[in-house]
Amino acid sequence: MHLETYLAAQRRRVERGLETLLPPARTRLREAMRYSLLAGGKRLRPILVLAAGEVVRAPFRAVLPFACALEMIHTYSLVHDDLPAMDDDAVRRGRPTSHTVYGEGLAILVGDGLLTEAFRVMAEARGVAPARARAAILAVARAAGELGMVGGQALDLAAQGGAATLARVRAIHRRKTGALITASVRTGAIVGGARPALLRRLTAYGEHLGLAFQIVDDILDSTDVPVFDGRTDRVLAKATYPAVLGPAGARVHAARARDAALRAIAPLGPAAEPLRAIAVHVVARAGPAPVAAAAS
Ligand code: GRG
Repeated sequence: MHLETYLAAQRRRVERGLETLLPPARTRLREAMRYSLLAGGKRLRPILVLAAGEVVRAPFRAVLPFACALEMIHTYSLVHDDLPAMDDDAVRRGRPTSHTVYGEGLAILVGDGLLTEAFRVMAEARGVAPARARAAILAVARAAGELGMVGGQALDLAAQGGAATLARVRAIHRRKTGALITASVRTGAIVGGARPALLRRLTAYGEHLGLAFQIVDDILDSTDVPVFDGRTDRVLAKATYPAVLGPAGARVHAARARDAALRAIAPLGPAAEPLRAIAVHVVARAGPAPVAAAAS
């Protein structure tokens, strides 16, 4: 299987799905929602939904709305994370952030709108047995809400300036980023009716992949430039893996998480090949792990 070809084809299907589910309308809010949602991005989460659906031979048309919903929730989190009250970022996905183009008020509503639309889209999905749809929607709600991503973001806000220990960084990232990635894998599997043992394997894969993804994201983001607290002029502890493990240690942890993800789905056969290739690809983005450290 050629991963780049697979990813490009799945990305196109997701783009078409998003375009259909959120068509243009003559409101500024809709324009702003589409501005952020259709701005590119790797589309990792919806592709994971589709790839997990393939493992259980779920019909594509049943899984696609769930894939698009996961991308809507992810995009909402980015729009809100970029706001001045959070990370205060000016650029996202290579373009000016939502609030810099549309203003803070509308950017808040873009996030609110995308989150809410995601649940409408899942509730309206055709060709999914009601019990499966309900279980998938519940999995997404748990992962996106206070028990997952929103709770993780709150922990991250509270941790700023405190000591960044490995346990704290892991707890933040498991919820802030890992929960939605795990839910993406679970959702595709649940819609396709995965039995409990298979769902457990795919959940473990998602958890390890989420950890690997976050470590790699931290590595790619790390600049080694100290960040100062403007009021006290103290260096702010950053809740990132390279900050607590060093760049080499972070690479080793990412490689271990990838291997654990691959072990979790080792018995699954050729239908799981895209999931395997994605795990390898996610970690390869960080560059090779140091050989001596990897052996320890
Ligand atoms: C504001 C409720 C709320 C939550 C925010 C996920 C998150 C929580 C904030 C995003 C901040 C951030 C950059 C986290 C690092 C990991 C991450 C989610 C990176 C962006 O995801 P990618 O790389 O982005 O999949 P694309 O643009 O490719 O979709």
